This record gives sequence, structure tokens and C-alpha cells, in this order.
Amino acid sequence: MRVERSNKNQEDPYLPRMRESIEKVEATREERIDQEVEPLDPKTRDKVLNEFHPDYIESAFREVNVGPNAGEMMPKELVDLLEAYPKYDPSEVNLAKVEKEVDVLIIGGGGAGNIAAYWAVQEGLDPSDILIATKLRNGDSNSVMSQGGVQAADREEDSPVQHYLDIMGGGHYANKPDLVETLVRDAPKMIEWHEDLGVIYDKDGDGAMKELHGGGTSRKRLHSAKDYTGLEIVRVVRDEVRNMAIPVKEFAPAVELLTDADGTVTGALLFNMETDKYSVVKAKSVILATGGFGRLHIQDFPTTNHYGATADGLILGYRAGANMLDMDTVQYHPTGAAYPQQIMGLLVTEKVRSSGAYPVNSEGEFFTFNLEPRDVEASMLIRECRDVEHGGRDNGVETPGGITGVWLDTPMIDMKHGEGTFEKNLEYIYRLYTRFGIDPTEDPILVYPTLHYQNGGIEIDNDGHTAVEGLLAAGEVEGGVHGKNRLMGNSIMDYNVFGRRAGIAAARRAKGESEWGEVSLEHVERYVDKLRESDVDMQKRSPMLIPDYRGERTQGRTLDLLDPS
Ligand code: MEZ
Repeated sequence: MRVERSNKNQEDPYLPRMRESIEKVEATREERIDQEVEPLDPKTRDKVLNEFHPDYIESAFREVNVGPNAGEMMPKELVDLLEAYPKYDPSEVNLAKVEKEVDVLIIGGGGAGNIAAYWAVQEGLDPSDILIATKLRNGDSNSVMSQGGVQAADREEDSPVQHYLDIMGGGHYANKPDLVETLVRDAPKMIEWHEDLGVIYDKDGDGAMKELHGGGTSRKRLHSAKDYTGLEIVRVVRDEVRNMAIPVKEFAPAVELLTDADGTVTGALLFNMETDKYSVVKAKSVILATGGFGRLHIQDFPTTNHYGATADGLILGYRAGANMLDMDTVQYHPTGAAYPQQIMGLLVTEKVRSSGAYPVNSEGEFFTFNLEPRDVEASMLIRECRDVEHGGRDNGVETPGGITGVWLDTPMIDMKHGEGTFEKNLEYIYRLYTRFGIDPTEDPILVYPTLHYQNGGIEIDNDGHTAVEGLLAAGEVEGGVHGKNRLMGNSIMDYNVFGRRAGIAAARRAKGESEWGEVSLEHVERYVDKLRESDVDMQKRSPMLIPDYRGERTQGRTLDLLDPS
């Protein structure tokens, strides 16, 4: 049912000066609707990235001094956590008291964790020999917040080779080729598996899968469930996990991995957030599936990420000796909500652009192709908003909170494809905005890049093994698949393909181990020695577990930036 446009009866949610700019957008819409905008050539793309992408701001990065990636540059906010002392209180930890012994311990209850658990059972493990331990509730994750779609080359005019080339090009050819090959080969099978389980994908009247382009794709291969694709997939998989009665421990983040004398991972130290007590879980294989790091608010960006995305898995894995790849890049999604303030930084799915909407500047002009690879599109938006003095074009629209954004001309979608298209295919976005009196089928919405994804992560092989014996990783915490820039819809496929493979590999490894190993925190003690040698401030502690929004910090911006005066 159509929601009555509330601003017909209420005050205009846009300020008069914003409304004046919207009038310019409306005045040019008819002539823009059939206008073609060409993608940038490779040379210009590089130039724009160099000048405007936040990854190219050298002062935002710092060299890591300890651990397997010592000598590499990473975002300062991450290095602060890598170069920090453990959080647990040794006087409260009793390693001799083991709460549970399992075959496979999965740390994280998002898409990768639940999929790994499902496939570990398919590989022959008894569900009761698995444990999913998760920081928040099972399912609280970026996986469910992923909106626009999942890529798989399953049409005649497409092929895994084409998909492979797109991923490699999008990632600036820094990707690990064998991981990309694995992803594109497995992808069509994963979509079939979803359908068998009951995932409801968008279909045409004749039952064929509706597939769209995403930024940087050479073929239409985005499969979606309206604009809550990740939620739909995790809904179904999590139901399976529940039906199989795989044990789940909620509000119980791992605060450290446990290792034996050889450095093999043999379990984890969990922290019960409700009782403040630690517990020891021994495991024959451990899978890190803790997701990404959006809540570090790198370079003070707001984020699309869920509350628990605080890089915990990276910290734990790194202390145990797992190396990381591509941590010198961060993904900023081009279209985060810039207005109204209550939703600042939340995701406005790329599917809005895939469905025909274009970014438009304050004068009502196109300034970019709408489906450039993400890093390029984000840079084009930043260029349009930045003032001339700093090399930009100063064509953004300022919000009452002092943020500058550009219009995403959402009414173009119904104009191109017929009334009702937006509401039917982009239900979430429609509801998100109408709650604030903005009808995106009538008015454009204001957007600006927002921190969205950790392009890199812990290096894995094709089956999710890390460099550390006994430790596997799956989903956003691992790296290598996406190189220096992920394309839309490959994160969902990543957590599916490598969640499945890690679950199977962990189960196989566990079946080959007759006994549980010894558990110790010796690897942490060795890491602490190195921190001391590097004179790291003793006050610094990690993993973060929960972001701290007390004091000045809001959703990624300090309060003075939001002060309209
Ligand atoms: O892959 C993603 O990040 C995704 C699907 C996001 C989106 O724009 O919807």
C-alpha cells in the first residue's frame, strides 16, 4: 500500500535552500532522462582516485610495527587496535576450567558463521559438536544489512570468466587469483542452494531470475530479494541452523584465541557480556567469522555497518600469527544517506543506481556515470562536493548539520520503468525515507560516501585455512578475494562460498584429530613482549568489542562538524 506522502500535510523536510536546488533537479529531469553518461576512461579513473579517494590521504595511515604485517601501512584506527594490549584480566581467567569441548568453534553469527555451521553438519559432524559463539545475537551482522544483491554468473550471455575479469579489474588486479576463481566457479551453485532452501529471489513473470548491473560489472548478474537480499539469505540459513539444533552462544565474544605449544589454535577465550565472566572453549578447528571494521569510523566517516563491526577477528587472528592482505584500502560506499541527520551514513543501496537513478549536483546536472566501480564513484561524489580551493567542484548541497552531499535522483526510476517500480523493488529505502516525510519517488535524496567494507583481511587459501594451523576464516574478516576494491554483490557471495568451504574444511580437520589440544595464552604473551619492546602505551587495549559513542563522537563525525552555526 502506498504510504501517504507526509510532507503534503507537514512542513517540507527539506530547507528552502535545499528545495531551491531540488527545483533545479526537477527542471532538468525530463531532458536528462534519456541522456547517456559515459564511464570514465582508465587514466581519468586513476587521476580521480588519486586526488579524491580517502585511501590516498597518506596522513590517514600509519606503519604497523609488530606482528606478521610489520612494515605495512594501514588505517591509523586499525593500527591503534593491532598495537594494543589484551583486554582480558588474567586474574579472572582459569584455563584449566574448560566449559566446553567441540569439534568446530565458529566465532561470529553472521552469514559466514551460520553457513559454515550448516556445511560442517553436511560434512558429517554432529550438530552438538559445533558451537557458534557470537558477540551480539545470532544474525546481528553486516551480512543481513547487505541490500542490493549478490553476483553469480548463471546466464547464457555471462560466464564465470567474465565475472572473474570484473572482480580482478575492480580490485585493481591485486586480488589473489585462485580465490577469485573459486568464488566465481562456486557462485552459481550457491544460488541454486539458496533456492533449494527457500530464499525468495526476485523473478520475472516467466519465472526467470531478474538480474541487474552493479558498478563495474560487464554483465547483468546481480540477483536480489528486493533491497534486503542479505537479510533474506541469512533468514533462511539461520532457520536451518536452528532446525539442526546447532548450539549458539549469544553475547559471548571471543576475546582471545587459545593455542598449544606449537602455536596451533586449539580454542578460544569467550567473555560473557551479561555476567562479565570468561569461559574456555576447546576446539579441534576454529573459524573466525567476525566480520569487518566499519565501526572504527576510519577517517571519521560514518558507516553502514552494524554495531559489532569492530575488527575483533583481525586482532585475535593477528596476535595468533595470521597475516593480512590489502589492509591499505577501505571501501567507502558512494551513497550513504547524508540527510536527514538521523539516518546519516546508512546505506542507500547501489541497486537504486542499478535501477536507473543517477547522482546529480546542486545545479541539477549529471557529473558521473552512475555505475562506476565503487572507489571511483565515491571519488566522483567527493570531488563534486569538495570546494574549489581544495581541487573540487563545489557543487554539493549543504545539510543543516554541515554535511555536504549530492542528489541521488530517485524519481528517475519510476519515470524510466513505470509508477510503482521504486516502491516494489526498493521497499526498504522507500520506508527509510518516507518515515522522515521524504518520498523518494517524488523528491531526490541527498547522499555522500560512507564507510562500508573492509576490502582486505586475514589471508586464506581456497578452503579458508589461514597461515595458522587450526585457524580458518570466512566472510569479511578474510582478505584476498577483492584486492583493493570490492564490487557490489561480491561480499554476499564471498561469505557464502568461503563460509561453506571453511565449514567443510574445519569439519574435515576436526574428524582427523582424535584429541583436543592443550590451551594456553602463550602467543598473546609473546605478542605483549613485542608491544613492550615497541613502547606501546599500556593504556591501549583491544579487541574493542563495542564502539564507544560517549563524549564527542557521534556516528562517525565529531559534534563540532555537526554544529550548524
Ligand atoms: O555488496 C554490497 O556491498 C551491497 C550489495 C551493497 C548495496 O549497495 O546494496
